[in-house]
Amino acid sequence: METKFSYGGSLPVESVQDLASKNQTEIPTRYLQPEPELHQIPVLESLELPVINMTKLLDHQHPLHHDELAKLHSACKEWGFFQLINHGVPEEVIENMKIDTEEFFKMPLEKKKAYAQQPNSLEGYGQAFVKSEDQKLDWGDMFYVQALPVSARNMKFWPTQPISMRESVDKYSRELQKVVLCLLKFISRNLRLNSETLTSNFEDGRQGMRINYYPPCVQANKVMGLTPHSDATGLTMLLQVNDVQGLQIKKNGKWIVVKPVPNSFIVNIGDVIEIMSNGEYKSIEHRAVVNPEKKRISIAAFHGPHAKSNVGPLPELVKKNKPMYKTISTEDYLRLLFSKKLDGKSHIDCLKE
Ligand SMILES: O=C(O)CCC(=O)C(=O)O
Repeated sequence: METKFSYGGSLPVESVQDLASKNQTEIPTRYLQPEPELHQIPVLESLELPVINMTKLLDHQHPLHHDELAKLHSACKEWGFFQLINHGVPEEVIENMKIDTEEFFKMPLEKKKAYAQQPNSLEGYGQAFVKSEDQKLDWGDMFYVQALPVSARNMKFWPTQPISMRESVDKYSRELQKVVLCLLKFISRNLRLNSETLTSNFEDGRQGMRINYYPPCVQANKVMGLTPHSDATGLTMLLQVNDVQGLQIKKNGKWIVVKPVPNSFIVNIGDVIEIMSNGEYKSIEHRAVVNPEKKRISIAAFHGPHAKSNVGPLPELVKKNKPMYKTISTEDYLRLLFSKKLDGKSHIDCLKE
C-alpha cells in the first residue's frame, strides 16, 4: 500500500480559461513576463526532434534493431527528448482520453471547480507551483491527478463528468506505464546496465498525470503558457491533444520548436534519470508558449520511481566515476521539489555533489 504524502500545495489563483473568456484587450500585469525572459534566447524552427520507432526496438530480429537502440541512446544523450512512434498504445485509448479532456474543459467553471485543488495538495483543477502572491503567473490552467500506483489515487479528484473520464484516465495511465517500463529496459541496456536495473526502481512506480489547458491570449507574445522547467520525475510522455504547437525545448542555448509527428508521444528524460545515470543523460529545460487565436491542450504523464526507491546515481555507474549527485529518499526528493516554484533546473542543482 502506497503512503499518501502531503507535499504542500499551490496558492489558489483565478482560472485563466475564465479570464480569457472575458475578451479583454489587455491582460492583468501578473501574467506579463519580463521581456528578457521571453525573448532573450533565440527560437529555432528548423531542427527536428529524433523519432524513435518502438517496433524496431522490440523486434530483436529487425535488421535495424541495433541502429534504433543507438538512435535512442543518442536521442537521450544529445537531446533528452524524442518522439516515439509505433508505441503500441491503442488508438481508442488515446482518442477517448483526448475527447474526455476536451469535454472536461468545456464544462462551466463551477463544475470544474468541484475538482479544485485543496490547500496542501497539488491534485485537482487549478495551477501548479504558485508559491507567492507576487510571483508571475503562467497563462494556463491544469488538472493534475496521481494516477499510479492505484493505491495512491485520490478518487475525490477524479471527475465523474464527463461520465467516461475516470475510465479513460485509468486505461490511458496503465497503457503509458507499460510503454515507459519497456523504454526503461532499452535505456538500461544503453547505459550498459542489466536490462532490469531501471525497471526495478520504476515497477509499481508513481505516475502523475497533468492536463495543461492554455487558452488563446490577446497578448500571446507577452505571456508564458508554462514556465521553463525540467521534469523532476524519470520519464515523461507528452501527448498533444489538439493540433496547435507550443512546446519548445532548450538545446545549445536556443529554444527549439517541437512539431509533433502524428500518432506519436513526445518522450523526455527527467531529473531522476539524469541523477540515476550519474549525468550521462540530461533532463532538458522546456516551456510552452501560447497561441493568440487558438487554445492548446497537452497531457503530460510523469513517471517516477516507487516510494521505496532512493533517488541517486546507480551504484553500477559510480564504480569508475565519482557520484555527481547526492542520494536521498524518494520522499525527501518530492518534498524538495514541491517546496519551490518552477524555475528551470534549480531543484536538481541542490543535489549536485
Ligand atoms: O504543454 C506542453 O507542451 C508542455 C507540458 C509540460 O512541460 C509539463 O506539463 O510539464
